Amino acid sequence: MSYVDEVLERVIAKNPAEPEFHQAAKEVLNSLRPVIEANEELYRKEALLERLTEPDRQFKFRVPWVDDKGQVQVNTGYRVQFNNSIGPYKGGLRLHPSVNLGIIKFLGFEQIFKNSLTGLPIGGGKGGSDFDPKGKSDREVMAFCQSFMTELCKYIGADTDVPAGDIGTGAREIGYMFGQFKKIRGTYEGVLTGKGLSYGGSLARTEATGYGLLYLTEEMLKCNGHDLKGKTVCVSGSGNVAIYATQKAHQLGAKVVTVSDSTGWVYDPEGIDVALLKEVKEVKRARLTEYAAARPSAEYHEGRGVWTVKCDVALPCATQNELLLDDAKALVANGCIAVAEGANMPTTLEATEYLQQNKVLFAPGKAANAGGVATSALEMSQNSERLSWTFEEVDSKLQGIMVNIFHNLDDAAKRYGKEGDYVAGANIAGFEKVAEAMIAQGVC
Ligand code: NDP
Ligand code: 2IT
Repeated sequence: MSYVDEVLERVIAKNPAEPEFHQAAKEVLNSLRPVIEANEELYRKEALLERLTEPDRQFKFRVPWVDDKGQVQVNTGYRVQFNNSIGPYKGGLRLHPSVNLGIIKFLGFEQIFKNSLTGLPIGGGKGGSDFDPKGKSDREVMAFCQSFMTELCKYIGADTDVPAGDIGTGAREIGYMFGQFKKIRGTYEGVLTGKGLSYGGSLARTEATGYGLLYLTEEMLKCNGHDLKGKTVCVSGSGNVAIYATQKAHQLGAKVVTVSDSTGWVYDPEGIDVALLKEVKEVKRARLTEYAAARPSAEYHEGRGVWTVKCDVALPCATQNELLLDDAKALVANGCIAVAEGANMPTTLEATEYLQQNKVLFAPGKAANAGGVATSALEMSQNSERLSWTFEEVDSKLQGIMVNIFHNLDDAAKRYGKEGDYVAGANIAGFEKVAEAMIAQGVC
C-alpha cells in the first residue's frame, strides 16, 4: 500500500466520526502524492505524514455562562494547536451550533497549509464553540466570551497562539475576549487579531478575506486569458467574507447577483446593494428577507439555490460542503468559467473533481481566502512594532501577497506536471515549506 493510503487509513481509524477532518486529509494527501512519492524513503523514516496529521495538542473545555433569565447555560469550547513548525499557531474561532472537534480539526489542518502559502511566519490552529450568537443579547454574548476566554487564556499568547474571527466571531466577540484576556493575564499584547482600531487592530483586516479573494480571482482569470470586468458573479453567504467579496467585485467592474444565509437566498439582477446588505447584516443582524423587502429589484427564495443562477464566476463564501456535485453540474451547464472558495472547504471532493474535469478554473480556499489570515499576520507585525499602517499600505501588501500566492501555486502545479490544477499546486506549495521546517527541527 502506498504511504499516502496507509496514513489516510490511519487518520480514519484514529479519528472516527470526524468526516470533515477525513475529507480535508484526503484532499491534501491525495494531491501531495507526486511529492510524497519523490521523497518516500525520507518521509516514511521521519513519519512525516503521521506527525502532520496529528495535532500538537487539542483542548476541549466547559464554558458555563448565565443567560438574561438568570439560567446557567453550558457550551463546549475547543482550541486545536495543530502545527507550529513555521510560526506561532494562528487561526480563527468559530461560534456556531454545528461546531465539534472534527470540524475544528479540519479547519486547523487546512490552516497549516494556508498560513504557509501566505509566506508569513504563522503556524496552524483553530478553535471555537457550539455557542450560537444568533438571537443573543450583547450581555449574553459578553458573558459567553468572558467565560470562554477565562479558560482559553491559559493556552494562548502573542508568541504562542493567536486566535481571530471566523463564523459567528466578529469585532464584538473579539473585543469581549480581548478585554477578558487582559484582565486575567494582566498583559497588553497582540494575542488576538481582528481587534478594533482603537485597541491595536489593523486597517483593512475587516475587508481582507473578501478583498483578497477577489485579488486572487482576478489574477487567476488574467493568467488564463479572461478579465473580471463585466463578469456576472454568484456569491453565497452574507457574512464578513461575502460582504467584502461583493464590494471588491463591484469595484473591479463585475456584478454580483446573489447572496445567501442559512435560511434563504437573494437574486438581485441589478447587482447586490452592498450598503443595504451591510445595514441588514452588520448593523441590524437581521435576515435577508429584510434586504429583499427594502430592494424592489431583489427576489427572495427560501432554502438553497444560489448555484442554479447563471454566472461566469462563483464564489462560495458561507461554510463547508455548500457546493455539491449537482451544484457543480448546474454551474458547468450555465457556462461558469471559475470557482474560487471564500469559505473553507465549501466544495465537496466530488464537486471539485467535476469542475476540474470540465475545465472550470478552481481556486481552493486555502489559497483564495488566505488574505484574512495574511492580514492578521500584518496586524501582528504592527502590534510588535507598536505602529499602525495606513489602509493603503495594508491593502497594497494584501494585493501583493494574493498575487504571489497565485503564482506560487501555479508554479508548484507546473513543477509536478499538473498545470492548471490549483488544488494540487496550493497543497504542494503549502506543504513544502512546512515539511522542510519539520525535518530541520528534528523529531518533535
Ligand atoms: P460570518 O459568520 O460573518 O458569516 C457566515 C455566513 O455564512 C452567514 O451568511 C451565514 O448565514 C452563512 N452560514 C454559516 N453557516 C451556515 C450553514 N451551516 N448553512 C448555511 N449558511 C451558513 O462568517 P465569515 O464570513 O467570517 O466566514 C464564512 C466562511 O469563510 C467560513 O467558512 C470561514 O471559515 C471562512 N473564512 C473566514 C475568514 C475571516 O477572516 N472571517 C478567513 C478565511 C476563511 P447565517 O447568518 O444565517 O448563519
Ligand atoms: O479561516 C481563516 O483563515 C480565518 N478564519 C482567519 C484566521 C485568522 O487568524 O485571521
